Amino acid sequence: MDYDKKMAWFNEARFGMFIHFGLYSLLEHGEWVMYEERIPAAEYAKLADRFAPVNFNAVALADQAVQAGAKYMVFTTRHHDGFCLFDSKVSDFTSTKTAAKRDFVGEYVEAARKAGLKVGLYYSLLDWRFPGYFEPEKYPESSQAMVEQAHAQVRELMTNYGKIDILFYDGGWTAQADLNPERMAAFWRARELNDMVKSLQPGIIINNRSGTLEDIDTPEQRVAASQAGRGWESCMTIGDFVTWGFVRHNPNYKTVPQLLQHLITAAQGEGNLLLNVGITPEGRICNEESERLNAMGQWLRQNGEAIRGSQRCELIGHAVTGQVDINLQGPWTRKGNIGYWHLFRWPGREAVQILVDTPVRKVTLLSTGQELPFNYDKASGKLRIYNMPFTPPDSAVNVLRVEFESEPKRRSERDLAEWITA
Ligand code: JFZ
Repeated sequence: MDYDKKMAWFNEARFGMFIHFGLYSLLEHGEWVMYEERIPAAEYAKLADRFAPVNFNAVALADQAVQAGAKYMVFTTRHHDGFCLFDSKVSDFTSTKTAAKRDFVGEYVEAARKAGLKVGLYYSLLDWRFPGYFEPEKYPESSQAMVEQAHAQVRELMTNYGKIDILFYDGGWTAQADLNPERMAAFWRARELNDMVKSLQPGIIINNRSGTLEDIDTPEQRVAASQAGRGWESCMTIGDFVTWGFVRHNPNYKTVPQLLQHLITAAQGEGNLLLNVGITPEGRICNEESERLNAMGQWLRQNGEAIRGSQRCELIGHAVTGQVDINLQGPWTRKGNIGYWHLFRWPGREAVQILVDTPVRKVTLLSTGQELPFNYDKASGKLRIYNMPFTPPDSAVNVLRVEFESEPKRRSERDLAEWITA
């Protein structure tokens, strides 16, 4: 399938909700607890006997994603601990064959589709229960059995749940956290694996974590744009410096302005934000995360035009490689001849954008439609917007919608010092 066609919905969406849920949720020490506390596989497996989150409600999760303004979700079908939230013929360590007796992946997929959301599945290639993951030379059979498990379970996920829109591989690094893509791809037989995936799910978007490039890059806990033309998605937790799986006491949740700034900075670079929720042992989203997601949804309902399908805009240095630019108020996104200036810090009555090389037709406050007077000085390239409300209409981020006569271009400075005596 044509890449741009395949990526169209993803680039329009700009925002997804990541869901980490599994046996580790019961211990509230994060999704790496089995390894970080060296819990032997047999002891860890006993958690499955008491994993029956009666309040897990996939419809409620999908509704939360919709309220947040997310257009897709990605759900952990199996994390590094090896416990499957789906039925598998190649493993008994699943939620269908233990206390829960539920196919959480099936419930998730159905709820996501009913809510009009695109469906993403997270799958960890590695499985800590296999000694061959840690010591492949010492336990070669175990190492290969783990690869075979991955191929078989990815096939099950691509076969048994209808149309899947995103496959989020994880845990592709090989022993001793070797992140070399060629070695990863060789170890997991990634080309063979992804050929199978694409044969079963022709339009699916696959990330780069099995070792082959596939469709999107996946910067983690940071927003870092890929080169123009390549899709990318920054995955991030709402709490700072914590795990992706639920922890109860986190003193440091990102604020709504910070979360919006990450979303907007991703959109500025033509990328997406995949924002995570760690599901509680009871099967719910904690209030701290839900409140922030709802506030983001409120902002997106008023300003989503600036984010959905956003394109890079030259009016900020980052979009033009090699130029350093400090835009004191905030980044621009673009759609055709319309620029969207995201004021991260409200400048008061007047805002000034320098190095504008394209005449301006009209300026409005996106959230209210209020038209604002402006002066564009072609000679200096300065756009001055004035008579703005003294206090910021939105307490987090405000967007100025600037209509240009053509695609907004940045003026290059022939002599970097010429402004001093202009
Ligand atoms: C991985 C998982 O280990 C983590 O539990 C979570 O699911 C996250 C979304 O993905 O985290 C990573 C992935 C890659 C690296 C480090 C942590 N890496 O490349 O260094």
